[in-house]
Amino acid sequence: MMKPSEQPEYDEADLEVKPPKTKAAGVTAVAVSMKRGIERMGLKRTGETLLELNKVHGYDCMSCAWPDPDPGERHPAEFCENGAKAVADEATRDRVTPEFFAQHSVEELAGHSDLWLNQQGRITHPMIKRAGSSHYEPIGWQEAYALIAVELNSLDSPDEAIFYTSGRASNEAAFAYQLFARAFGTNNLPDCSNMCHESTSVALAESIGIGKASVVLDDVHKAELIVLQGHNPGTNHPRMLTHLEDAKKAGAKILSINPLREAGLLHFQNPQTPAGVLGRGTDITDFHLQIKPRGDLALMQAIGSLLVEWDALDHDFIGTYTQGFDEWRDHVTQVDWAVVEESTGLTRAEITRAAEMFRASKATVFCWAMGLTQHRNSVAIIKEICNVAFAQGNIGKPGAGLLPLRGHSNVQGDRTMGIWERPPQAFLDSIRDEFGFEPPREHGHDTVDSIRAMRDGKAHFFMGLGGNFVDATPDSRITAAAMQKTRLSVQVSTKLNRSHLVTGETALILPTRGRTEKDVQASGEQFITVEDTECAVHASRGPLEPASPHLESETAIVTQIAHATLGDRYGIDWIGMRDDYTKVRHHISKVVPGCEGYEVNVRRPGGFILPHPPRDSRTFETDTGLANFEVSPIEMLDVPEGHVVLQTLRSHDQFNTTIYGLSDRYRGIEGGRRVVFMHRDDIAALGYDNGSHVDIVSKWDDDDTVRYATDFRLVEYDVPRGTAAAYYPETNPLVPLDSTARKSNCPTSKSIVVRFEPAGTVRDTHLGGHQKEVGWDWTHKSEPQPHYLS
Ligand SMILES: Nc1nc2c(c(=O)[nH]1)N[C@H]1C(S)=C(S)[C@@H](COP(=O)(O)OP(=O)(O)OC[C@H]3O[C@@H](n4cnc5c(=O)[nH]c(N)nc54)[C@H](O)[C@@H]3O)O[C@H]1N2
Ligand SMILES: Nc1nc2c(c(=O)[nH]1)N[C@H]1C(S)=C(S)[C@@H](COP(=O)(O)OP(=O)(O)OC[C@H]3O[C@@H](n4cnc5c(=O)[nH]c(N)nc54)[C@H](O)[C@@H]3O)O[C@H]1N2
Ligand code: SF4
Ligand SMILES: [Mo]
Repeated sequence: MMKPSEQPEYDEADLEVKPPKTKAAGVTAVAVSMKRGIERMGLKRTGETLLELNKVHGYDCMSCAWPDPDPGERHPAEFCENGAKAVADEATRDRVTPEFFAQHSVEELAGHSDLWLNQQGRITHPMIKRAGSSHYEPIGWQEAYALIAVELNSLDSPDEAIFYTSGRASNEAAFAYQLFARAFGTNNLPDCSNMCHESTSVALAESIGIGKASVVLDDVHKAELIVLQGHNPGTNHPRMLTHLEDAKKAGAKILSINPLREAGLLHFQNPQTPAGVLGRGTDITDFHLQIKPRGDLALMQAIGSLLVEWDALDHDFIGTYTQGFDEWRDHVTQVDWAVVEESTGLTRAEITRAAEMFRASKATVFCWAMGLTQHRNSVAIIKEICNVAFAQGNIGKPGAGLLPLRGHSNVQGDRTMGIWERPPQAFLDSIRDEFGFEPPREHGHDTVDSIRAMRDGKAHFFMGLGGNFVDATPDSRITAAAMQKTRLSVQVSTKLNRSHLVTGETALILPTRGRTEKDVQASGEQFITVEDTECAVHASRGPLEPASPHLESETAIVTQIAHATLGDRYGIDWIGMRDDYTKVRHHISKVVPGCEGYEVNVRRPGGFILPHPPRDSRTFETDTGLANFEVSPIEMLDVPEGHVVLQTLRSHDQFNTTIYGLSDRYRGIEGGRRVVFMHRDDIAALGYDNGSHVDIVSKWDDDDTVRYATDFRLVEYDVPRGTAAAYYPETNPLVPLDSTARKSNCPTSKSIVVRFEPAGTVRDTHLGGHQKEVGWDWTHKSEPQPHYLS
């Protein structure tokens, strides 16, 4: 077997386009999981590692946040293909060592693709890139902590530091991290949520009083109608398909709403059942609405108007638990069908058929993810889903409710633990009461504001607890330049990524243990805790020896940075928390609402489910004390002639910016990633052919920056006219920093107005300017394609 580092870098010219699939999973999924496992981990390790995945005494899958069944109901192989890939990716035997960094300069590494960077393996030692140096070199842990402390303590204000979190951090690490930031004096705690479900959090807080799902797994099984809107479960929440299959067997109907006919929405061959392997599997969707991106607000209002017209309403629920119904009813009954049809690209007949499914259901579950959260009017779209749910009383009863599908495995837990730039005042009061200091009260920077602060010279220190900030955030060129203006950037990471190569003047890589690995501290073996989409909190224990003896756990890193920076300010026992995570959990039980008795509850098999007032008792802790109907105007995106609306999405072979491989099997793309899916008539209307190579340029008139991404291949695909889709993060240079959702400030990664130019044109026209500006270009291209151009 070839070592990854010897593998040739891929060439986009080898990209193959096959017909898209109409079924998800099947035995190919098992074969792919096993192959990836064995290639990266070897046979023995693959067996040991996968068998512990999502088990009661095992470890929690680090990929998505889909919940586990109750302890007694778990399958011997309680994971999916993409969970297995995530495990193989972390438990790989390949290593990035100090010798590796001595051999490769930062500039050279920056010339490699994200695929190649990730393939090099696990980082084994803390490393530093000193100011002006071309290479990373090893550094001792204590020296690294001291360096961070000196930098932080030399800032003019604590608000000049940014403490980012990606949603893989454990509850223990997250709690310690937010405590540290607040004891240091800032609420600058941006996280990946700011680019992800922030629109959901804002909309749900205003509509129902809590920003989380009101549904547990059992409700999915009891639902009569399940709406799958704006997400791709076959790839991003694959075990969901098993539960959708169960629901269908129990009689549920499924309505899917998506511009793409994603394979996982259509049909599922469960590789864990004989019928899935040998038989014909299960049709998932009963009816598919091929909506135009951003059309969901108009669609839900149109559905609402029909439900009102048919009096298919739950008047008791509306009367007892809600306010604002009359205004909403008056608004939706006047809906302009011509506008609805234009906004959605759907016919009145199609929408009526969908509305009939709502009328026929006494228990509806509404699921959604990034297809709804990353638009300018996302908060309004999600509130409209709430309106329709309220109209039929679909909240706080069995088989019904709101189910935003969280992304990262612990992104929800991190928020619960206080990773939030806008923490509730009551949470800060609890911190004050528990630790005896007054935490900062004003809001901190979210992700987009953090980039602005670095760009504008108002933040000089960046730390990322996981994640890949420069690759995941919008406006890559501007973000890269902003990061390069900081004095010190610190990345707590498992694998090599772009954020190690586009850094502050001085840069630290602090390598950490992952979910698959044992965590032994001075008091003995530790476990960590996490929260999934259905608010279930439970323990996770890794089975493997750490990838290197030099790794520290995330909790140990955070507490030691805190200790180095703050000493014994406020008498917080950082070292005690490092040595024994029960001490962190003790604080959690005192500070975090719903976590009383935390230590006992998380040790139960399957853990415990956090309180959720609307789910538990139809209690709505909103400004009115009721579930709030809210009226929103339908607004159209201005798409000039010659432009299309581009959405950026995930392939089947990546986890966010971590590219596992080049097989987007369900969509028929193999061997490359720089594709734009578009309707054949649009390709022709713009004067191109299927397979033409183009540069993409975004239209954004609020500033004079030209945003572009080069050399993509047009692929004829079944998407609505006037729209297109391409992979993230290659397309992030196109997303304008200031193009964000109202109220949530989430980048509008699912609706960017773009045009095309023949490949090569844009680079020649604009590259020179950008080079002068930031000294660096963003191409993501495979070799030979240097990222730094001299
Ligand atoms: N294997 C794997 N699993 C993952 C991830 C991963 O990268 N890989 N990422 C994790 C994370 S952090 C997240 S947030 C989730 C993301 O999970 P998803 O939200 O499923 O992720 P995307 O690939 O962004 O897919 C967006 C979907 O929404 C559709 N869509 C786009 N615009 C619209 C619209 O306006 N209306 C409607 N109705 N649909 C629209 C797209 O066609 C696409 O099917 O997955 C998590 N799980
Ligand atoms: N254009 C566009 N942009 C988007 C999106 C989109 O749909 N379109 N989606 C957005 C969404 S939903 C999200 S959530 C963000 C994701 O943004 P991030 O969370 O910042 O990015 P990831 O790619 O998930 O981070 C991957 C890195 O995390 C590190 N890592 C992996 N495991 C661990 C661990 O256990 N501990 C630590 N400390 N580090 C670890 C590895 O070094 C790896 O390189 O991107 C957003 N950006
Ligand atoms: S569904 Fe999500 S959490 Fe479950 S095994 Fe698959 S990737 Fe992991
Ligand atoms: Mo996400």
